[in-house]
Amino acid sequence: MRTTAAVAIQAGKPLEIMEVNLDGPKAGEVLVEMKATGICHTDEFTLSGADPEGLFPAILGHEGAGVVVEIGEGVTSLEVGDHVIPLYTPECRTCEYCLNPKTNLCQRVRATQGKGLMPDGTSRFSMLDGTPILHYMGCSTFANHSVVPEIALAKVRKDAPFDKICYIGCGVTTGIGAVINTAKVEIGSTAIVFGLGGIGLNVIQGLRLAGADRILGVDLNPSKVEMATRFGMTDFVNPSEVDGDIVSYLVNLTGGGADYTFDATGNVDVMRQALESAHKGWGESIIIGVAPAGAEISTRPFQLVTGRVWRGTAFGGARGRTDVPKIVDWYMDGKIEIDPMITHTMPLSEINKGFDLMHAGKSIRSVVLY
Ligand code: NAD
Ligand code: DAO
Ligand code: ZN
Repeated sequence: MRTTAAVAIQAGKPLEIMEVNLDGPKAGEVLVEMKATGICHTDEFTLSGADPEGLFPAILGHEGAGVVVEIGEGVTSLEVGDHVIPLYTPECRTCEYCLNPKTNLCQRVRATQGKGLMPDGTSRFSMLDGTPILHYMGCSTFANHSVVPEIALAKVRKDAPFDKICYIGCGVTTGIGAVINTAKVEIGSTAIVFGLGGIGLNVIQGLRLAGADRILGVDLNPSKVEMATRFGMTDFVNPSEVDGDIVSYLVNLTGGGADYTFDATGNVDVMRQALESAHKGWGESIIIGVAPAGAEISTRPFQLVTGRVWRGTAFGGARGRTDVPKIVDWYMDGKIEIDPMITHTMPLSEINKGFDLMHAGKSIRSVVLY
C-alpha cells in the first residue's frame, strides 16, 4: 500500500512530507492506522544528529495512538479494530529481561529495532523509487500507517481520545513511571525536578499522585511556572536568579537535600546538580534525560559513599502492554491530567512547525492529528 509520511532524509534538515510504500505485516507484525502522534524531544534529538544511534532516511515518531487495520500470521493478542499505543520498549513477556522483575527493557527485538528494522531484518517502508526507509524505535508514528511488532503494541480501551492518549506512548508514562516504578516515592517525600518540559511536568504529576509533600521545580525558562504549579509544583527555582552555587541553595532550601531528585533536561551538568542536591544518607537521583553523543556524567565518588544513589530510567520503568492500558484508565478516570499539556495540534503537513515550537520553548506537547 501507499501511505503519507514525514520522512527524516538527513540529520539537521526538516522532515519531508511524501507518499511512501508500506509492505503489509509479516508474521508477528501488525499494520496500524495512526490517528495521532506527539512530537517528543527525543525525535528532535535524533533529527538534529546528536543521537549516536540516529539512522537516515527514517520515519521518526514514537508517541502515537491508532487502530489495527491488519494482522500478520500468528498474531493472537490483537484483532482488526483494536485501539493501540505503539511501544518503543516492547514487552514480550518471555525473554530473560521480561522475566526479571528488576527491569522493563525487553530485549526480544532490540537488535533489529536499534538498526531501524523489523524483527526479520528488513524494513516495511520504502520510497516510491524503491529506496528503503528505516523504522524508528520500532514505532515510526510520523506516518499515517505503520507496521509494528505485536509485542510492541498496547491494546487500550476504545473510548479514550487518540489525540490525548498518544502522549501516554512516551511523555506521560516516562514521567509518572519514573516516580512510581523507578524511584518508588513514598507519601510525604520532598523532591526536586530539574527541567519542566513535557517529561518534567509528568514527573511532577507523578509526585503529586505518590503523595509527595514538597515538589520543587528547577528551570531556566520562567514561562514553565504556571503549568508546573497547576500540576503540583510547590516551589520554583530559576538557576539564573540564584546567587552562588545552585546545589548549596537547593540543599539549604530542602533542609539537607531532597529525598528524590529527577533530571528531565538531558544536560550532564544538571544531572550532577540533581545527584548532589539529593539528601546525604538516603537521597536518590533519577536520570531521565538523554544526553548528547559522547557526553559523560561525573561527581565525586564521596557523594555516593555518603549514601546518595544514582539511577536511570527508560520509559519510566513501565512494562508497556501491562502498564499503558492502566495509565489510559487513570486518565479516563480523572486520576491524571493530560489535556492542558497538549498545547498545540497540527496536521502532518505542518509537523515541522511542531519542531519549531519546541525549539522556541513555546510548546509542552505538539500533537499531529491524522
Ligand atoms: P523539553 O525540551 O520539553 O524540556 C526540557 C526542559 O529543561 C525545558 O523546560 C528547559 O527550559 C529545561 N532546561 C534546559 N536546560 C536546563 C538547565 N540547565 N537547568 C534547568 N532547566 C533546564 O524536553 P522533554 O520532552 O521534557 O524531554 C526531557 C528529556 O527527557 C530529554 O533529554 C528527552 O530526550 C528525555 N526523554 C527520556 C526518556 C526516557 O525514557 N528516559 C523518554 C522521553 C524523553
Ligand atoms: O534495551 O538497550 C536497550 C535500549 C532500550 C531503549 C530505551 C530508550 C529510552 C530512552 C530514550 C528516550 C525515548 C523517547
Ligand atoms: Zn521481553
